[in-house]
Amino acid sequence: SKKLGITDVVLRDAHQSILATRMRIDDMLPIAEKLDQVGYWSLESWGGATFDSCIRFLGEDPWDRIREFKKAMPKTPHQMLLRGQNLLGYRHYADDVVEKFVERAATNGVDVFRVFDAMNDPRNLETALKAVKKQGKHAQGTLSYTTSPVHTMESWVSLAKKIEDMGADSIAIKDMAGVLTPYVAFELVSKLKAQTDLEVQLHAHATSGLSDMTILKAVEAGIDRVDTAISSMSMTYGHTATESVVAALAGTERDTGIDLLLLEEIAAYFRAVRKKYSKFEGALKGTDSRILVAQVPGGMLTNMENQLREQGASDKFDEVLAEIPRVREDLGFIPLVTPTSQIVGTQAVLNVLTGERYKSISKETQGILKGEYGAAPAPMNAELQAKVLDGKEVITCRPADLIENEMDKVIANVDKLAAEKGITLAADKIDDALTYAMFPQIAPKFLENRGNPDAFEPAPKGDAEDTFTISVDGNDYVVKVDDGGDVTHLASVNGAPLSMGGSSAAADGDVVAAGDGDPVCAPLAGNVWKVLVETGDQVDEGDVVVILEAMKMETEVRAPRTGTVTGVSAKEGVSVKVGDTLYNLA
Ligand code: PYR
Repeated sequence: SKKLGITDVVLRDAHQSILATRMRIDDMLPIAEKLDQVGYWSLESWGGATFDSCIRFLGEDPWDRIREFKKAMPKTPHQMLLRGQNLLGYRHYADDVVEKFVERAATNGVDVFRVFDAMNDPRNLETALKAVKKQGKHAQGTLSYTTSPVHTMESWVSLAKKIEDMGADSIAIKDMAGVLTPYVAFELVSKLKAQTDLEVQLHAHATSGLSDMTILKAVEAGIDRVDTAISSMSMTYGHTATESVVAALAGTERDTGIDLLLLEEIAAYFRAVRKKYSKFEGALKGTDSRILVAQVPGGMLTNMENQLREQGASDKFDEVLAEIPRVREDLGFIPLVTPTSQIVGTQAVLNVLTGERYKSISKETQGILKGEYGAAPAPMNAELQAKVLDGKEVITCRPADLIENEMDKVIANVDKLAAEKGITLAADKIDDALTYAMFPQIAPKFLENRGNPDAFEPAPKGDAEDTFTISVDGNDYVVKVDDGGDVTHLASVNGAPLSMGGSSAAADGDVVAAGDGDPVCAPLAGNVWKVLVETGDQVDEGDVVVILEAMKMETEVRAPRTGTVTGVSAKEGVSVKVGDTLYNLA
Protein backbone atom coordinates (compact mmCIF):
# COMPACT_ATOMS: atom_id res chain seq x y z
CA SER A 1 0.00 0.00 0.00
CA LYS A 2 1.16 3.51 -0.70
CA LYS A 3 0.06 6.37 1.50
CA LEU A 4 -1.32 9.39 -0.32
CA GLY A 5 0.82 12.39 0.62
CA ILE A 6 -0.89 15.60 1.69
CA THR A 7 0.36 19.16 1.27
CA ASP A 8 -1.79 21.48 3.37
CA VAL A 9 -1.92 24.97 1.89
CA VAL A 10 -3.50 26.75 4.86
CA LEU A 11 -0.46 28.95 5.50
CA ARG A 12 -0.23 30.16 1.87
CA ASP A 13 -2.76 29.57 -0.86
CA ALA A 14 -5.82 29.03 1.36
CA HIS A 15 -5.72 32.52 2.82
CA GLN A 16 -4.39 33.97 -0.45
CA SER A 17 -7.53 32.64 -2.15
CA ILE A 18 -10.09 33.17 0.61
CA LEU A 19 -8.85 36.12 2.70
CA ALA A 20 -7.02 38.28 0.15
CA THR A 21 -3.64 37.01 1.44
CA ARG A 22 -4.07 38.84 4.73
CA MET A 23 -3.41 36.21 7.38
CA ARG A 24 -0.69 37.32 9.77
CA ILE A 25 2.04 35.24 11.34
CA ASP A 26 0.62 36.05 14.77
CA ASP A 27 -2.45 34.06 13.78
CA MET A 28 -0.40 31.13 12.50
CA LEU A 29 2.28 30.50 15.11
CA PRO A 30 -0.12 29.51 17.92
CA ILE A 31 -1.17 26.42 15.93
CA ALA A 32 2.28 25.62 14.52
CA GLU A 33 3.11 22.88 17.00
CA LYS A 34 -0.06 20.97 16.14
CA LEU A 35 0.46 21.46 12.40
CA ASP A 36 3.94 20.03 12.82
CA GLN A 37 2.53 16.84 14.42
CA VAL A 38 0.17 15.96 11.56
CA GLY A 39 2.64 14.27 9.26
CA TYR A 40 1.93 16.27 6.11
CA TRP A 41 4.16 15.56 3.16
CA SER A 42 4.68 19.34 3.25
CA LEU A 43 3.07 22.56 4.39
CA GLU A 44 2.81 25.22 1.72
CA SER A 45 3.83 28.25 3.72
CA TRP A 46 5.65 30.79 1.56
CA GLY A 47 5.74 32.44 -1.84
CA GLY A 48 3.02 33.32 -4.28
CA ALA A 49 1.42 36.57 -3.28
CA THR A 50 2.19 36.21 0.44
CA PHE A 51 5.56 37.93 0.08
CA ASP A 52 3.93 40.90 -1.65
CA SER A 53 1.15 41.09 0.94
CA CYS A 54 3.62 40.99 3.84
CA ILE A 55 5.44 44.10 2.69
CA ARG A 56 2.49 45.92 1.10
CA PHE A 57 -0.23 45.48 3.70
CA LEU A 58 0.95 43.71 6.83
CA GLY A 59 4.32 45.31 7.56
CA GLU A 60 5.79 41.85 8.18
CA ASP A 61 9.19 40.84 6.92
CA PRO A 62 8.56 37.80 4.71
CA TRP A 63 12.08 36.49 5.34
CA ASP A 64 11.40 36.54 9.08
CA ARG A 65 8.18 34.70 8.40
CA ILE A 66 9.83 31.69 6.77
CA ARG A 67 12.52 31.57 9.47
CA GLU A 68 9.86 31.61 12.20
CA PHE A 69 7.90 28.85 10.45
CA LYS A 70 10.96 26.67 10.16
CA LYS A 71 11.74 27.15 13.84
CA ALA A 72 8.18 26.47 14.96
CA MET A 73 7.59 23.51 12.60
CA PRO A 74 10.95 21.78 12.27
CA LYS A 75 9.63 18.30 11.41
CA THR A 76 7.54 19.27 8.39
CA PRO A 77 9.00 20.23 5.01
CA HIS A 78 8.12 23.81 4.07
CA GLN A 79 7.01 24.43 0.54
CA MET A 80 6.99 27.61 -1.51
CA LEU A 81 5.43 28.64 -4.81
CA LEU A 82 7.93 30.30 -7.13
CA ARG A 83 7.01 32.05 -10.39
CA GLY A 84 10.03 30.71 -12.28
CA GLN A 85 12.13 33.46 -13.84
CA ASN A 86 9.65 36.06 -12.45
CA LEU A 87 10.58 34.94 -8.89
CA LEU A 88 7.79 36.53 -6.83
CA GLY A 89 7.44 39.59 -9.03
CA TYR A 90 6.04 40.62 -12.39
CA ARG A 91 9.06 40.64 -14.68
CA HIS A 92 11.88 38.31 -15.58
CA TYR A 93 15.09 38.56 -13.56
CA ALA A 94 18.65 37.74 -14.55
CA ASP A 95 19.85 34.22 -13.81
CA ASP A 96 22.18 35.33 -11.02
CA VAL A 97 19.26 36.92 -9.16
CA VAL A 98 17.17 33.76 -9.57
CA GLU A 99 20.04 31.64 -8.24
CA LYS A 100 20.64 33.94 -5.30
CA PHE A 101 16.96 34.10 -4.44
CA VAL A 102 16.66 30.30 -4.40
CA GLU A 103 19.79 30.03 -2.26
CA ARG A 104 18.45 32.56 0.25
CA ALA A 105 15.00 30.93 0.34
CA ALA A 106 16.62 27.53 0.98
CA THR A 107 18.90 28.95 3.66
CA ASN A 108 16.02 30.65 5.41
CA GLY A 109 13.89 27.50 5.51
CA VAL A 110 12.24 26.45 2.24
CA ASP A 111 12.55 22.68 1.56
CA VAL A 112 10.26 22.18 -1.43
CA PHE A 113 10.12 24.58 -4.37
CA ARG A 114 7.13 24.39 -6.69
CA VAL A 115 8.31 26.24 -9.75
CA PHE A 116 5.80 27.33 -12.39
CA ASP A 117 5.79 29.55 -15.44
CA ALA A 118 2.67 31.42 -16.45
CA MET A 119 3.40 30.82 -20.15
CA ASN A 120 4.32 27.13 -19.61
CA ASP A 121 7.57 27.93 -21.42
CA PRO A 122 9.98 25.32 -19.98
CA ARG A 123 12.96 27.59 -20.64
CA ASN A 124 11.63 29.88 -17.92
CA LEU A 125 11.75 27.04 -15.36
CA GLU A 126 15.22 25.73 -15.96
CA THR A 127 17.39 28.18 -14.01
CA ALA A 128 15.18 27.98 -10.94
CA LEU A 129 14.88 24.16 -11.00
CA LYS A 130 18.64 23.76 -11.34
CA ALA A 131 19.24 26.28 -8.56
CA VAL A 132 16.93 24.27 -6.29
CA LYS A 133 18.82 21.06 -7.05
CA LYS A 134 22.08 22.84 -6.33
CA GLN A 135 20.74 23.67 -2.86
CA GLY A 136 19.87 19.99 -2.33
CA LYS A 137 16.18 20.77 -2.03
CA HIS A 138 13.10 19.22 -3.65
CA ALA A 139 12.54 20.67 -7.13
CA GLN A 140 8.96 20.39 -8.32
CA GLY A 141 8.19 21.48 -11.88
CA THR A 142 4.69 22.54 -12.80
CA LEU A 143 2.10 22.19 -15.55
CA SER A 144 0.01 25.37 -15.30
CA TYR A 145 -3.16 23.61 -16.38
CA THR A 146 -5.53 25.24 -18.82
CA THR A 147 -7.76 24.20 -21.68
CA SER A 148 -7.75 25.46 -25.26
CA PRO A 149 -7.71 24.05 -28.78
CA VAL A 150 -3.91 23.72 -28.59
CA HIS A 151 -3.70 22.03 -25.18
CA THR A 152 -3.86 18.26 -25.59
CA MET A 153 -2.93 15.25 -23.49
CA GLU A 154 0.18 14.92 -25.66
CA SER A 155 1.20 18.55 -25.11
CA TRP A 156 1.01 18.10 -21.32
CA VAL A 157 3.00 14.88 -21.32
CA SER A 158 5.58 16.44 -23.61
CA LEU A 159 5.98 19.44 -21.27
CA ALA A 160 6.32 17.07 -18.31
CA LYS A 161 9.09 15.17 -20.08
CA LYS A 162 10.98 18.38 -20.71
CA ILE A 163 10.67 19.24 -17.03
CA GLU A 164 11.91 15.77 -16.11
CA ASP A 165 14.93 16.27 -18.36
CA MET A 166 15.75 19.44 -16.41
CA GLY A 167 16.24 17.32 -13.29
CA ALA A 168 12.96 17.95 -11.45
CA ASP A 169 12.11 15.54 -8.62
CA SER A 170 8.38 15.73 -9.16
CA ILE A 171 5.70 17.49 -11.14
CA ALA A 172 2.63 19.41 -10.05
CA ILE A 173 -0.53 19.68 -12.08
CA LYS A 174 -1.54 23.20 -11.08
CA ASP A 175 -5.23 23.61 -11.72
CA MET A 176 -5.43 27.17 -10.47
CA ALA A 177 -8.88 27.78 -11.93
CA GLY A 178 -10.50 24.46 -11.11
CA VAL A 179 -11.23 23.45 -14.71
CA LEU A 180 -9.58 20.02 -14.64
CA THR A 181 -12.36 17.44 -14.86
CA PRO A 182 -12.17 14.08 -13.05
CA TYR A 183 -11.82 11.84 -16.09
CA VAL A 184 -9.27 14.08 -17.78
CA ALA A 185 -7.32 14.06 -14.51
CA PHE A 186 -7.45 10.26 -14.48
CA GLU A 187 -6.01 10.08 -17.97
CA LEU A 188 -3.42 12.81 -17.39
CA VAL A 189 -2.12 11.30 -14.15
CA SER A 190 -2.07 7.80 -15.69
CA LYS A 191 -0.04 9.06 -18.64
CA LEU A 192 2.38 11.08 -16.51
CA LYS A 193 2.96 8.05 -14.28
CA ALA A 194 3.45 5.75 -17.26
CA GLN A 195 5.60 7.98 -19.42
CA THR A 196 7.82 9.74 -16.85
CA ASP A 197 9.58 8.69 -13.66
CA LEU A 198 8.34 11.80 -11.88
CA GLU A 199 6.27 11.77 -8.71
CA VAL A 200 3.00 13.56 -9.46
CA GLN A 201 1.09 16.01 -7.27
CA LEU A 202 -2.26 17.70 -7.90
CA HIS A 203 -3.14 21.26 -6.91
CA ALA A 204 -6.78 21.99 -7.69
CA HIS A 205 -9.05 24.88 -6.74
CA ALA A 206 -12.56 24.05 -5.59
CA THR A 207 -14.30 27.04 -7.14
CA SER A 208 -16.05 25.23 -9.99
CA GLY A 209 -17.10 22.37 -7.72
CA LEU A 210 -14.95 19.72 -9.41
CA SER A 211 -11.94 19.37 -7.12
CA ASP A 212 -13.20 16.64 -4.74
CA MET A 213 -14.10 14.43 -7.69
CA THR A 214 -10.93 15.29 -9.56
CA ILE A 215 -8.78 14.40 -6.56
CA LEU A 216 -10.49 11.03 -6.18
CA LYS A 217 -9.97 10.10 -9.83
CA ALA A 218 -6.34 11.27 -9.61
CA VAL A 219 -5.88 9.00 -6.59
CA GLU A 220 -7.37 6.10 -8.55
CA ALA A 221 -4.85 6.83 -11.30
CA GLY A 222 -2.01 6.52 -8.78
CA ILE A 223 -1.15 10.11 -7.99
CA ASP A 224 1.48 10.46 -5.26
CA ARG A 225 0.26 13.58 -3.48
CA VAL A 226 -2.49 16.18 -3.43
CA ASP A 227 -2.88 19.71 -2.07
CA THR A 228 -5.73 20.33 0.35
CA ALA A 229 -6.61 22.89 3.01
CA ILE A 230 -7.83 22.38 6.56
CA SER A 231 -11.64 22.36 6.37
CA SER A 232 -12.31 25.69 8.06
CA MET A 233 -10.11 27.36 5.43
CA SER A 234 -11.28 25.31 2.43
CA MET A 235 -13.60 25.34 -0.61
CA THR A 236 -15.12 28.25 -2.61
CA TYR A 237 -12.10 30.18 -3.97
CA GLY A 238 -9.79 27.74 -2.16
CA HIS A 239 -9.27 24.00 -2.15
CA THR A 240 -10.78 20.67 -1.17
CA ALA A 241 -10.79 20.07 2.58
CA THR A 242 -7.97 17.98 4.03
CA GLU A 243 -10.36 16.11 6.31
CA SER A 244 -12.58 15.06 3.39
CA VAL A 245 -9.67 13.38 1.62
CA VAL A 246 -8.37 11.83 4.83
CA ALA A 247 -11.82 10.42 5.58
CA ALA A 248 -12.51 9.28 2.02
CA LEU A 249 -9.32 7.21 1.90
CA ALA A 250 -9.28 5.90 5.48
CA GLY A 251 -9.02 2.12 5.47
CA THR A 252 -8.12 1.96 1.76
CA GLU A 253 -4.72 1.16 0.36
CA ARG A 254 -4.13 4.89 -0.08
CA ASP A 255 -4.94 5.73 3.56
CA THR A 256 -3.13 8.99 4.40
CA GLY A 257 -2.39 7.82 7.95
CA ILE A 258 -3.40 11.26 9.22
CA ASP A 259 -5.28 11.60 12.49
CA LEU A 260 -8.68 13.15 11.87
CA LEU A 261 -9.03 14.23 15.50
CA LEU A 262 -5.83 16.23 15.35
CA LEU A 263 -7.10 17.89 12.16
CA GLU A 264 -10.30 18.68 14.03
CA GLU A 265 -8.36 20.70 16.59
CA ILE A 266 -6.54 22.59 13.86
CA ALA A 267 -9.81 23.27 12.04
CA ALA A 268 -11.36 24.66 15.22
CA TYR A 269 -8.44 27.03 15.63
CA PHE A 270 -8.66 28.42 12.09
CA ARG A 271 -12.47 28.63 12.31
CA ALA A 272 -12.00 31.25 15.03
CA VAL A 273 -9.13 33.04 13.29
CA ARG A 274 -11.04 33.31 10.02
CA LYS A 275 -13.79 35.36 11.66
CA LYS A 276 -11.32 38.13 12.38
CA TYR A 277 -10.63 38.51 8.68
CA SER A 278 -14.26 38.51 7.57
CA LYS A 279 -13.97 41.85 5.78
CA PHE A 280 -11.61 40.27 3.26
CA GLU A 281 -13.99 37.45 2.31
CA GLY A 282 -15.43 37.28 -1.20
CA ALA A 283 -19.13 36.92 -1.91
CA LEU A 284 -19.06 33.34 -3.16
CA LYS A 285 -20.94 30.88 -0.95
CA GLY A 286 -20.52 27.67 -2.90
CA THR A 287 -19.71 26.96 -6.52
CA ASP A 288 -19.16 29.41 -9.36
CA SER A 289 -19.95 27.82 -12.70
CA ARG A 290 -18.85 30.91 -14.64
CA ILE A 291 -15.36 29.46 -14.45
CA LEU A 292 -16.38 26.51 -16.57
CA VAL A 293 -17.93 28.73 -19.22
CA ALA A 294 -15.74 31.86 -19.26
CA GLN A 295 -12.52 30.04 -18.20
CA VAL A 296 -11.76 32.77 -15.72
CA PRO A 297 -10.14 31.60 -12.47
CA GLY A 298 -11.98 32.23 -9.22
CA GLY A 299 -9.30 34.44 -7.72
CA MET A 300 -9.44 36.58 -10.81
CA LEU A 301 -13.21 36.96 -10.58
CA THR A 302 -13.15 38.54 -7.13
CA ASN A 303 -10.19 40.67 -8.04
CA MET A 304 -11.99 41.86 -11.14
CA GLU A 305 -15.11 42.74 -9.15
CA ASN A 306 -12.99 44.93 -6.87
CA GLN A 307 -11.06 46.53 -9.69
CA LEU A 308 -14.17 47.41 -11.64
CA ARG A 309 -15.63 48.95 -8.51
CA GLU A 310 -12.48 51.07 -8.17
CA GLN A 311 -12.93 52.18 -11.76
CA GLY A 312 -16.58 53.02 -11.10
CA ALA A 313 -17.54 50.46 -13.74
CA SER A 314 -19.20 47.63 -11.84
CA ASP A 315 -21.92 47.53 -14.47
CA LYS A 316 -19.35 46.41 -17.06
CA PHE A 317 -18.62 43.12 -15.31
CA ASP A 318 -20.30 40.83 -17.85
CA GLU A 319 -18.64 42.63 -20.75
CA VAL A 320 -15.22 42.21 -19.14
CA LEU A 321 -15.95 38.56 -18.42
CA ALA A 322 -16.69 38.02 -22.10
CA GLU A 323 -13.59 39.97 -23.15
CA ILE A 324 -11.08 38.01 -21.04
CA PRO A 325 -11.12 34.81 -23.14
CA ARG A 326 -10.80 36.92 -26.30
CA VAL A 327 -7.70 38.69 -24.99
CA ARG A 328 -6.31 35.33 -23.91
CA GLU A 329 -6.79 33.99 -27.42
CA ASP A 330 -5.09 37.09 -28.92
CA LEU A 331 -2.10 36.37 -26.69
CA GLY A 332 -1.80 32.76 -27.85
CA PHE A 333 -4.03 30.86 -25.38
CA ILE A 334 -1.70 31.46 -22.45
CA PRO A 335 -2.69 30.02 -19.08
CA LEU A 336 -4.20 32.53 -16.67
CA VAL A 337 -2.06 32.54 -13.56
CA THR A 338 0.11 35.22 -11.95
CA PRO A 339 1.25 37.34 -13.68
CA THR A 340 -0.66 36.54 -16.91
CA SER A 341 -4.04 36.49 -15.12
CA GLN A 342 -3.55 40.07 -14.03
CA ILE A 343 -2.15 41.17 -17.38
CA VAL A 344 -5.04 39.67 -19.35
CA GLY A 345 -7.65 40.81 -16.84
CA THR A 346 -6.43 44.39 -16.79
CA GLN A 347 -6.18 44.50 -20.58
CA ALA A 348 -9.76 43.24 -20.85
CA VAL A 349 -10.85 46.04 -18.51
CA LEU A 350 -8.96 48.58 -20.65
CA ASN A 351 -10.53 47.20 -23.82
CA VAL A 352 -14.01 47.58 -22.37
CA LEU A 353 -13.57 50.89 -20.52
CA THR A 354 -11.85 52.77 -23.33
CA GLY A 355 -14.58 51.63 -25.70
CA GLU A 356 -12.07 50.35 -28.25
CA ARG A 357 -10.12 47.11 -28.16
CA TYR A 358 -6.36 47.75 -27.68
CA LYS A 359 -6.72 51.52 -27.92
CA SER A 360 -4.57 51.48 -24.80
CA ILE A 361 -2.20 48.54 -24.33
CA SER A 362 -0.55 48.09 -20.96
CA LYS A 363 3.22 47.79 -20.83
CA GLU A 364 2.88 44.21 -19.65
CA THR A 365 0.51 43.19 -22.48
CA GLN A 366 3.03 44.73 -24.85
CA GLY A 367 5.70 42.64 -23.12
CA ILE A 368 3.85 39.42 -23.81
CA LEU A 369 3.35 40.40 -27.46
CA LYS A 370 7.05 41.24 -27.77
CA GLY A 371 8.04 37.82 -26.40
CA GLU A 372 9.47 39.21 -23.14
CA TYR A 373 7.70 36.53 -21.11
CA GLY A 374 8.58 33.63 -23.40
CA ALA A 375 6.78 31.60 -26.02
CA ALA A 376 2.99 31.24 -25.96
CA PRO A 377 1.29 27.89 -26.57
CA ALA A 378 -0.31 29.14 -29.81
CA PRO A 379 0.42 31.94 -32.30
CA MET A 380 -0.60 35.42 -31.12
CA ASN A 381 -2.84 37.84 -32.98
CA ALA A 382 -0.44 38.87 -35.77
CA GLU A 383 -1.93 42.29 -36.40
CA LEU A 384 -1.82 43.22 -32.73
CA GLN A 385 1.72 41.90 -32.41
CA ALA A 386 2.88 43.93 -35.42
CA LYS A 387 1.32 47.07 -33.95
CA VAL A 388 3.23 46.66 -30.70
CA LEU A 389 6.51 45.57 -32.29
CA ASP A 390 6.45 48.59 -34.57
CA GLY A 391 9.04 47.09 -36.92
CA LYS A 392 11.16 45.44 -34.22
CA GLU A 393 11.76 41.70 -33.93
CA VAL A 394 9.85 39.48 -31.54
CA ILE A 395 12.02 37.82 -28.88
CA THR A 396 12.32 34.12 -29.62
CA CYS A 397 15.25 33.16 -27.38
CA ARG A 398 14.81 32.49 -23.68
CA PRO A 399 13.95 36.00 -22.46
CA ALA A 400 16.42 35.92 -19.58
CA ASP A 401 19.27 35.39 -22.06
CA LEU A 402 18.81 39.07 -22.86
CA ILE A 403 19.13 40.16 -19.23
CA GLU A 404 22.66 40.70 -18.01
CA ASN A 405 23.58 39.52 -14.54
CA GLU A 406 22.20 42.12 -12.15
CA MET A 407 22.98 40.96 -8.62
CA ASP A 408 25.68 43.61 -8.14
CA LYS A 409 23.22 46.27 -9.22
CA VAL A 410 20.53 44.85 -6.95
CA ILE A 411 22.84 45.20 -3.94
CA ALA A 412 24.07 48.65 -4.98
CA ASN A 413 20.45 49.78 -5.31
CA VAL A 414 19.51 48.77 -1.78
CA ASP A 415 22.70 50.34 -0.39
CA LYS A 416 21.80 53.57 -2.13
CA LEU A 417 18.23 53.45 -0.85
CA ALA A 418 19.43 52.76 2.70
CA ALA A 419 21.88 55.66 2.58
CA GLU A 420 19.31 58.09 1.19
CA LYS A 421 16.55 57.18 3.63
CA GLY A 422 18.62 56.26 6.67
CA ILE A 423 17.38 52.67 6.67
CA THR A 424 19.07 50.00 8.76
CA LEU A 425 19.24 46.93 6.56
CA ALA A 426 18.75 43.36 7.81
CA ALA A 427 21.77 41.42 9.05
CA ASP A 428 21.69 39.53 5.77
CA LYS A 429 21.18 42.61 3.64
CA ILE A 430 20.99 40.44 0.56
CA ASP A 431 17.43 39.54 1.64
CA ASP A 432 16.47 43.22 1.71
CA ALA A 433 18.17 43.66 -1.65
CA LEU A 434 16.06 40.86 -3.14
CA THR A 435 12.90 42.31 -1.61
CA TYR A 436 13.69 45.67 -3.21
CA ALA A 437 14.54 44.10 -6.56
CA MET A 438 11.23 42.24 -6.72
CA PHE A 439 9.08 45.11 -5.44
CA PRO A 440 10.77 48.38 -6.38
CA GLN A 441 7.56 50.36 -5.93
CA ILE A 442 6.55 49.19 -2.45
CA ALA A 443 9.74 47.93 -0.82
CA PRO A 444 11.10 51.42 0.06
CA LYS A 445 8.06 52.21 2.17
CA PHE A 446 8.28 48.79 3.81
CA LEU A 447 11.99 49.02 4.59
CA GLU A 448 11.62 52.54 5.97
CA ASN A 449 8.77 51.52 8.25
CA ARG A 450 9.82 48.02 9.25
CA GLY A 451 8.86 47.50 12.87
CA ASN A 452 6.31 50.31 12.85
CA PRO A 453 2.84 48.72 12.61
CA ASP A 454 1.17 52.14 12.31
CA ALA A 455 2.51 52.47 8.79
CA PHE A 456 0.54 49.42 7.61
CA GLU A 457 -2.95 47.98 7.76
CA PRO A 458 -4.11 47.54 11.34
CA ALA A 459 -4.28 43.95 12.57
CA PRO A 460 -7.87 42.71 12.34
CA LYS A 461 -9.67 42.62 15.63
CA GLY A 462 -12.76 40.65 14.75
CA ASP A 463 -16.50 41.14 14.61
CA ALA A 464 -17.06 42.61 18.03
CA GLU A 465 -15.03 45.72 17.31
CA ASP A 466 -16.36 49.15 16.54
CA THR A 467 -14.83 49.02 13.07
CA PHE A 468 -16.91 49.22 9.91
CA THR A 469 -16.33 48.99 6.24
CA ILE A 470 -17.91 51.90 4.38
CA SER A 471 -18.19 52.52 0.69
CA VAL A 472 -17.46 56.00 -0.72
CA ASP A 473 -17.30 56.74 -4.44
CA GLY A 474 -17.06 53.02 -5.13
CA ASN A 475 -14.08 52.46 -2.81
CA ASP A 476 -14.23 50.52 0.44
CA TYR A 477 -12.68 51.94 3.60
CA VAL A 478 -12.27 50.47 7.03
CA VAL A 479 -13.14 53.06 9.64
CA LYS A 480 -13.42 53.11 13.40
CA VAL A 481 -16.25 55.01 15.03
CA ASP A 482 -15.68 56.09 18.61
CA ASP A 483 -18.28 56.74 21.27
CA GLY A 484 -18.54 60.40 20.37
CA GLY A 485 -19.21 59.50 16.75
CA ASP A 486 -15.80 60.58 15.42
CA VAL A 487 -14.65 58.56 12.44
CA THR A 488 -11.03 57.47 12.08
CA HIS A 489 -9.82 56.06 8.78
CA LEU A 490 -7.94 52.79 9.39
CA ALA A 491 -7.41 51.28 5.96
CA SER A 492 -8.49 51.30 2.37
CA VAL A 493 -9.59 47.90 1.17
CA ASN A 494 -8.75 48.85 -2.41
CA GLY A 495 -5.73 50.95 -1.54
CA ALA A 496 -7.32 54.28 -2.46
CA PRO A 497 -6.90 57.25 -0.11
CA LEU A 498 -9.99 58.36 1.79
CA SER A 499 -10.79 62.02 1.86
CA MET A 500 -13.76 62.78 4.05
CA GLY A 501 -15.87 65.19 2.09
CA GLY A 502 -15.26 66.06 -1.54
CA SER A 503 -13.77 64.15 -4.39
CA SER A 504 -10.59 62.39 -3.34
CA ALA A 505 -8.13 63.93 -5.77
CA ALA A 506 -9.30 67.51 -5.46
CA ALA A 507 -9.70 67.41 -1.70
CA ASP A 508 -6.10 66.21 -1.35
CA GLY A 509 -5.10 69.40 -3.12
CA ASP A 510 -2.68 67.45 -5.24
CA VAL A 511 -4.41 67.46 -8.57
CA VAL A 512 -5.89 70.73 -9.71
CA ALA A 513 -6.65 72.10 -13.12
CA ALA A 514 -3.69 74.03 -14.47
CA GLY A 515 -2.88 76.29 -17.34
CA ASP A 516 -4.74 77.13 -20.52
CA GLY A 517 -5.47 74.62 -23.17
CA ASP A 518 -7.53 71.48 -23.15
CA PRO A 519 -7.46 69.19 -20.16
CA VAL A 520 -6.21 65.66 -20.85
CA CYS A 521 -7.86 63.37 -18.35
CA ALA A 522 -7.08 60.07 -16.64
CA PRO A 523 -8.68 57.22 -18.59
CA LEU A 524 -8.50 54.99 -15.52
CA ALA A 525 -8.37 55.32 -11.77
CA GLY A 526 -4.91 54.55 -10.42
CA ASN A 527 -1.66 56.05 -9.18
CA VAL A 528 0.48 58.39 -11.21
CA TRP A 529 3.70 56.42 -11.69
CA LYS A 530 5.69 58.66 -14.06
CA VAL A 531 5.17 62.15 -15.45
CA LEU A 532 7.33 62.58 -18.52
CA VAL A 533 6.70 66.23 -19.44
CA GLU A 534 6.96 69.71 -17.96
CA THR A 535 5.05 72.87 -18.70
CA GLY A 536 6.29 74.29 -21.97
CA ASP A 537 7.24 70.95 -23.52
CA GLN A 538 6.23 70.21 -27.10
CA VAL A 539 4.58 66.85 -27.63
CA ASP A 540 3.69 64.97 -30.78
CA GLU A 541 0.51 63.01 -31.15
CA GLY A 542 1.05 59.56 -29.60
CA ASP A 543 3.91 60.59 -27.29
CA VAL A 544 3.70 59.02 -23.87
CA VAL A 545 3.04 61.85 -21.41
CA VAL A 546 2.01 60.13 -18.19
CA ILE A 547 2.27 56.52 -17.01
CA LEU A 548 -0.41 55.35 -14.61
CA GLU A 549 -0.15 52.35 -12.38
CA ALA A 550 -3.68 50.96 -12.46
CA MET A 551 -4.82 47.48 -11.57
CA LYS A 552 -1.17 46.51 -10.95
CA MET A 553 -0.20 47.30 -14.56
CA GLU A 554 1.49 50.26 -16.19
CA THR A 555 -0.75 52.10 -18.63
CA GLU A 556 0.62 54.85 -20.83
CA VAL A 557 -1.42 57.97 -21.39
CA ARG A 558 -0.46 59.36 -24.78
CA ALA A 559 -0.87 62.81 -26.24
CA PRO A 560 -4.11 62.92 -28.26
CA ARG A 561 -2.56 65.45 -30.67
CA THR A 562 0.53 67.56 -31.27
CA GLY A 563 0.80 70.65 -29.08
CA THR A 564 2.38 72.45 -26.14
CA VAL A 565 1.96 71.39 -22.53
CA THR A 566 0.56 74.39 -20.70
CA GLY A 567 0.28 72.91 -17.24
CA VAL A 568 0.87 69.63 -15.45
CA SER A 569 -1.46 68.67 -12.63
CA ALA A 570 -0.47 65.01 -12.30
CA LYS A 571 2.10 64.35 -9.59
CA GLU A 572 4.04 61.15 -9.25
CA GLY A 573 2.72 58.98 -6.45
CA VAL A 574 -0.66 60.66 -6.28
CA SER A 575 -3.86 58.75 -6.94
CA VAL A 576 -6.28 59.90 -9.62
CA LYS A 577 -9.83 59.02 -10.55
CA VAL A 578 -11.28 58.53 -14.00
CA GLY A 579 -11.67 61.99 -15.54
CA ASP A 580 -9.19 63.84 -13.30
CA THR A 581 -7.09 66.28 -15.32
CA LEU A 582 -3.52 65.04 -15.80
CA TYR A 583 -2.18 67.95 -17.87
CA ASN A 584 -3.31 70.66 -20.25
CA LEU A 585 -2.47 70.81 -23.90
CA ALA A 586 -2.65 73.90 -26.12
C1 PYR B 1 0.93 33.22 -7.21
O1 PYR B 1 1.98 33.21 -7.85
O2 PYR B 1 0.69 34.07 -6.33
C2 PYR B 1 -0.07 32.23 -7.46
O3 PYR B 1 -0.87 31.91 -6.61
C3 PYR B 1 -0.10 31.59 -8.75
